[in-house]
Amino acid sequence: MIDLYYWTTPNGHKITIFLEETGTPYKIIPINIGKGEQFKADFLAISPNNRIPALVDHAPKDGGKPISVFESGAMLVYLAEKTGQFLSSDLRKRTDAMQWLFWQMGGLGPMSGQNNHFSNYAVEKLPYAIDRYRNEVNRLYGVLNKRLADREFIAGEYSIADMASYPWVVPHERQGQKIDEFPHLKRWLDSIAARPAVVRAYDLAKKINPNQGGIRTPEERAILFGQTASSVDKAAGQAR
Ligand SMILES: N[C@@H](CCC(=O)N[C@@H](CS)C(=O)NCC(=O)O)C(=O)O
Repeated sequence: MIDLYYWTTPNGHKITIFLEETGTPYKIIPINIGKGEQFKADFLAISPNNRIPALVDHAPKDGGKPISVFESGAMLVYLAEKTGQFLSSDLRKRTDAMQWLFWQMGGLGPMSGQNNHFSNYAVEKLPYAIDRYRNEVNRLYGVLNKRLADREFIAGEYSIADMASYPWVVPHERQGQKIDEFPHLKRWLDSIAARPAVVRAYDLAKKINPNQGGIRTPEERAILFGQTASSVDKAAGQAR
């Protein structure tokens, strides 16, 4: 049984997609990041970066004590290795999937996050920051669109590289992008959206957090934005 520490965001969806695709038994432990639950001591013990998602595997492959993993990319690799699914053991195919997984983790995810922040959340509308990140996401969508021009999925076969990128392309409108300008990306997006496991993963998110649609209240903003080392220490002290 996997304990999944989860909230209903793109990085969270990556893992529920994987678990649903493989039928791996899991228990959701909701971490409402708008309420500051990411600062609780038992969560920080497994996710010291105070970010979801994270997991604890109570039955690791080596038969030893439970293993905890944070960072969605590391979690996808861990789960792929545990189940033997969605990451080829062939050297070339594996390397291909891994480079695109890291591309998502280092590029598409962080840039989309900043784009969302400056376009949708920042009170002060800074044209330079808005343009910089919207353009960068546009460039990255273009890279993925080209990659998908001559193959069905990012690394040929459906893999953890697709599961990592998909949740960051779903909100293309919020990202200020016109999906019709990226026809191969659109085809890929539609085909993944139709997968029953993906439908289940997103339905689950709606059940856990019916108030989808981002950060709304001043309390949520205060918790999530402008975190520093000392504000995190203070929040962790209060959440104990
Ligand atoms: N690189 C991390 C990013 C995780 C991340 O940014 N999680 C956000 C939600 S999508 C979070 O937990 N935010 C809580 C906070 O900012 O305190 C991963 O891929 O797991």
